[in-house]
Amino acid sequence: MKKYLLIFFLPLVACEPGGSNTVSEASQPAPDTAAAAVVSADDFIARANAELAEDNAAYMATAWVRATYLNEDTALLASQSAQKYAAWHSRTVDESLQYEGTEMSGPTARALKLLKLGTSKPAPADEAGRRELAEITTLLDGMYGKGKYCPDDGRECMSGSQLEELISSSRDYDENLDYWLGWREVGAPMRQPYQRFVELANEGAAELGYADLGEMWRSNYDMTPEAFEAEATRLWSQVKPLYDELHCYVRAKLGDYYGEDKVPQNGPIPAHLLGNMWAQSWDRIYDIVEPYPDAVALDVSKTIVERNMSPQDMVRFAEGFYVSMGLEPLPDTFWERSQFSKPRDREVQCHASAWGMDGGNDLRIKMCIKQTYDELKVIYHELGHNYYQRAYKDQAPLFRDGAHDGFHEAIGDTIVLAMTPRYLNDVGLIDSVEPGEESVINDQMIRALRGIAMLPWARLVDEWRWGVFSGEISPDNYNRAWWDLRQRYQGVAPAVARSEADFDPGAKYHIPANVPYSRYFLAAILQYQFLQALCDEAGFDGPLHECTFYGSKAAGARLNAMLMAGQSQPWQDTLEKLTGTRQMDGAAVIEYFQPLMAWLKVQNAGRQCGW
Ligand code: X8Z
Ligand code: ZN
Repeated sequence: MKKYLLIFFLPLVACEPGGSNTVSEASQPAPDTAAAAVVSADDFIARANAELAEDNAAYMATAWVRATYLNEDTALLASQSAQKYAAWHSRTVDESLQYEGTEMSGPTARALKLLKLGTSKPAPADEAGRRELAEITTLLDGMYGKGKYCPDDGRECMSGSQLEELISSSRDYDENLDYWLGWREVGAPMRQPYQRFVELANEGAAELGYADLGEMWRSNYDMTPEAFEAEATRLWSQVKPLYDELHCYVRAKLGDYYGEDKVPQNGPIPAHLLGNMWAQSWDRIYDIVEPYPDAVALDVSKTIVERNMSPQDMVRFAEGFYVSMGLEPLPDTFWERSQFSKPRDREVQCHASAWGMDGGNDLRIKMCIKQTYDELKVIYHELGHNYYQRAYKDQAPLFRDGAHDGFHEAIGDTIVLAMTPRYLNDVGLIDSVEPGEESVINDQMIRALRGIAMLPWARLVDEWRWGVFSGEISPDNYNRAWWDLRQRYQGVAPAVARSEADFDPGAKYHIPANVPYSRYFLAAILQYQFLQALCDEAGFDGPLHECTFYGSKAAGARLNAMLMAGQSQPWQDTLEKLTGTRQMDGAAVIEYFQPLMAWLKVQNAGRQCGW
């Protein structure tokens, strides 16, 4: 069961009704001859799939109610549900060990492997440990969702979602620092429970045969964990030169805006000035760094506000893109059951997610949508998950997932890349398209602020966790190691001293919610390879950054074929079918941003870049 962005606290995807016949047949004791074991392994997997299918609806319903009503009662239910899944997972993986080394079909061997990897938080097999882990993870997730900054100067308390918007729109140095520090007060009390979480989940990972939880996460990519680590390093080195130029230019502009005393030109950028609570995407400070203010601005936020679009209006635009490619409209239940806005009367988990409740027909998003262009892009992102979930619904439950998790994250973002000025104009979100180099550079800048700024951040979040899980980063070093990585990769630093009394990683959703983050790094690369392939399929002939496949049924069919395969085969096979290559490759990123890279180099000439 997965929720994308998901939290996937229950790992196996969802379900179709029925399957009880299979359960009773497969419950017969396994014959112990090797020849019979071939049959038994298949039966065993059929049973595991049937059990997942059977239980998934209740797991998902509990998780949904928990995320949309954060209170003591749903905490209890969510923790019980997590324990039930964890007990099933431990028992089933344990039983599966009898098939190791026996002959079986390829799909069954793959399903066995995926079964073992079917959780991001493996529980210890003993009941007390399982219970403690479930309670801690429920607690941490709730602390984040309910988190508030309550200043002691009489101002009202502010939620995470409010603070995110405030820090994005304010251009006042001190005010932003206040929001930034305020939100981090929510992270500090997570330190102890997080430390205990690490111990328990590591125990669970060890029982499954992994050195630690980080190694288990890195084993989920159809290659060895060592090879995966090397891949991540290779991909980062391909795109780093572009990030370095962007950093240099943005730092200079921030220096002009806030003063070089506030933004020194030879060091890291203060982390609270980039228009985002985590400095992970910088598109909200486009106004400060806009290359050509006189060229037509793609101010989609203005249109959204002027027309006072409802969240549903915004979601309709996103759905329209997918439908233009020949994919089915979203079901009525999507519109009836999704959470589009932050409810006024209760606490919810606002961090955006997309849900395939029952294996693919009951699709939902859970967001607290605001009237901005970046929220519109998040909606397109979330629908990518929903279209994936629906496309793979006919796969067996153990294969209902992305080819790897980066694929799942990349689908909606590929569509965002195809939201070219021409597309925005066609659908009436902007009034005109201005041809010419200046508009191209403006457009590339806003995209780089989102997609290129993301790369070092998305690389370091899990590098920190890998270190924490392996013990290389000890609890008395949690915060320092976090800031060392942030400075090294992103070139950002806190404007005021931080200490081990703080726990700044906890102020980022995916840490308390325990969602692995390498997926976003991979997605930030893969989406340009997907764009290339779909543009070819759409018959586009021109520079990659000008391509849209809006309205291309051929591109839609090609995309959907990939989505339908789910996780049924190694991702390399899936990638090859779509793109002709078996490797993730940053070359498409570099090709896409070639105009901006050339422009940045000219702008940065004579500047001392680096930190
Ligand atoms: O968590 C998300 C999505 C849901 S999968 C809203 N993202 C990451 C984040 O917000 O940190 C998308 C970009 C990276
Ligand atoms: Zn996502």
